[in-house]
Amino acid sequence: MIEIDKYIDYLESPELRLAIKVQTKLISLIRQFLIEVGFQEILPVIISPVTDPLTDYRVRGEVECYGFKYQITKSMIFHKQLALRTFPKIFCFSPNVRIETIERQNSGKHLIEFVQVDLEVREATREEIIELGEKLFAWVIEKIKKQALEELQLLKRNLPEFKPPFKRVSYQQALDSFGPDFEAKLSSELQGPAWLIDFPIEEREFYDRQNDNQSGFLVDMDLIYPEGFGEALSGGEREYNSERIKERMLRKGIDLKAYDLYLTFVSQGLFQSAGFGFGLERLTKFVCGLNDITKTRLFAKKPGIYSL
Ligand code: ASN
Repeated sequence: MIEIDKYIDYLESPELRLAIKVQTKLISLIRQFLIEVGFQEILPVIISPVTDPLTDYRVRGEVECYGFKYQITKSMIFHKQLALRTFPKIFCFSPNVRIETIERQNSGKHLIEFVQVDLEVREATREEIIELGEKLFAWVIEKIKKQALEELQLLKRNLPEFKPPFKRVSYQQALDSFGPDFEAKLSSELQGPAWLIDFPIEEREFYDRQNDNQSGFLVDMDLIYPEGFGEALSGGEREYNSERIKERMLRKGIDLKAYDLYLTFVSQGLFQSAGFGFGLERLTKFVCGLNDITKTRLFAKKPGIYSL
């Protein structure tokens, strides 16, 4: 049950207030940067007949209206691909709902409802998207240090440098150096951000494109925050070939019927593209140096905890 007194304390907590003040500035900076480099902002899709499968395509929120079943957006990946028919560079502040496993309740970084800044670029390569990500993060971090000077001082946060080009580590190198739980360990060792690249095909969704020169590996990436803050961003080049998409879905154990509508659109042709998405709450957590993601937004919902 929701404990009203505790909840009111949470809504009035000074740390939460500071984090949201910083977040307001972050939102404005991200928007400013992306619009200046030619992106169009599209409005979020909250319900749709189809959404990102992620780890299990059957686990998702659903709503029924007018007798139609809609899925609640886990990510706007498919809508981003289709939106490239309208504009070559698009972004969205996209609310996502993911029914995370209960083990993630106290990870300090998982919420079942969060906002992802999701972008996609027609005909782009991973290299171009990495460069865009470096410019965006470097600029936003530099600006926020000045624009939120007072809030960051009160939070006692001293942000590290974000100077491009960021370090790069392959999935294999990370695995060899730190073992299976490498994300947290790699992140704790980093002094600055790093790209984690070249995930094996079975580690990601079907829509990240396989490397033509390195079979079994993807042309994709995550960005890892330093100081133990973990994953910032995830993205890559996209698969656009209809037959290869179906093969990849089958390999993931996905029933093609569940993606009928998406596959019909795919058969009409998809643009080659690349893009990424990063969680706004995680960025806020990192920028403010907070230990828990619930301090980065009002009405935060941890996996398995009933909340407003
Ligand atoms: N937004 C991510 C991407 O663009 C996908 C995701 O959130 N699962 O690759």
